Amino acid sequence: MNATRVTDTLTRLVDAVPTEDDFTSTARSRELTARVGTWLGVCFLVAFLTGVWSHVAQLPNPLLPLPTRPIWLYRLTQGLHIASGTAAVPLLLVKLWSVFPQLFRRPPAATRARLLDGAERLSIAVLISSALFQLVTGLANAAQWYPWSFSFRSTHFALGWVAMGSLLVHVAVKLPVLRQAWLGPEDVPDHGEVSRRAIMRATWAAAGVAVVASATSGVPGVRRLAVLATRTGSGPGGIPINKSAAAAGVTTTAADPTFVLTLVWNGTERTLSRADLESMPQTSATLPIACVEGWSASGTWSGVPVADLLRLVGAPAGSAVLVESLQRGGASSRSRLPGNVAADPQAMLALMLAGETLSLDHGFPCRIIAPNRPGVLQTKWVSRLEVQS
Ligand SMILES: Nc1nc2c(c(=O)[nH]1)N[C@H]1C(S)=C(S)[C@@H](COP(=O)(O)O)O[C@H]1N2
Ligand SMILES: [Mo]
Repeated sequence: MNATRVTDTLTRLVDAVPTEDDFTSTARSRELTARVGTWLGVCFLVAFLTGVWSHVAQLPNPLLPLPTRPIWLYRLTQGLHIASGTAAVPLLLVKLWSVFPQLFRRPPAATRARLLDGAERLSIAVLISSALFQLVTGLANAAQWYPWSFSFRSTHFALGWVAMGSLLVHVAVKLPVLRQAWLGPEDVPDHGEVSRRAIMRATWAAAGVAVVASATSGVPGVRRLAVLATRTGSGPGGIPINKSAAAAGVTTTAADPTFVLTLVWNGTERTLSRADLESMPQTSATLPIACVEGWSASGTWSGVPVADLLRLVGAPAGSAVLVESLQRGGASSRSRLPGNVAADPQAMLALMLAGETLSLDHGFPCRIIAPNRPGVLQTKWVSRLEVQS
């Protein structure tokens, strides 16, 4: 190929790239973009706030431990996190479709305008990629599918800030368009080939179906509608099983009749068998497991209050407690009860669920159940409680 033919081919290729004006659908409009964008922004804000809350709740040693009441608060915020994230998927797709032609806008000729245009495109690229990253990793997390090696929680948390920061920049730049779309007279009359209202209605319907099909997995009574949710209400006592005893590698140790729980305080140790635990005064409470992976379920648990175990070894009330599982390794094999949780009368080492002996998969011989905390901290197959001084 000689030089002229190369230039010819290149020119033809560039000419083949559509320009913004080649997209002639009257279904797109600035109003539609701005309105869908506003709702998408609301979903992102809700997901961000509930996400930060959940992140703080899961820190091993939070500066501000979550209150233990109301017992359902974390369940509610986590439900909102999943619902807003799920609703954002169809909203984001419609939004991207509505602005897609602008991707082919030719950059302006003047240098200054070109730089500004470049800066805006860059900020939007950051916003779109972080938003897509959040929705894709969030959906994968809810499906308990981890096709990556990074830590989900810290990465999802960090990118949440990136998405929120670039969203703020975007909203600031688009404020005049937003104001016009919501408050001003219509700048494009609503009679495209598909009306704006019809697109909005279809978007809402899609968001509604997405939420019902996934996020209702935490709503008692309508759980069966959550056809897309990976965890349903099945499992002993109506509580799903997150990780089975077999998967955690504890089938033998947890079923061992010589099992003892070790209590440690101030250098002294005390061991208790399951029979010892059963002979202590029992408490009962109806408390949810609210999994960060997007499901929740309530059960009636009974067992020994953690506060009584502290008293048994003479530890001061309100001390924090380190919880260790029979499970070896794995991020969920240990947790920490902050002082306010350990002192709560409903925080217990559960021995029973729904009036029956805890099943091996639900954490037999004993597990932590405490009010208003992420499910991942409700450690199963507990073998050791170490009171912290
Ligand atoms: N030892 C141990 N405890 C654990 C887990 C685990 O993997 N190992 N999973 C946690 C998570 S993520 C949740 S949501 C709850 C689920 O409890 P369930 O399986 O009884 O429903 O247990 C928690 N306790
Ligand atoms: Mo979980």
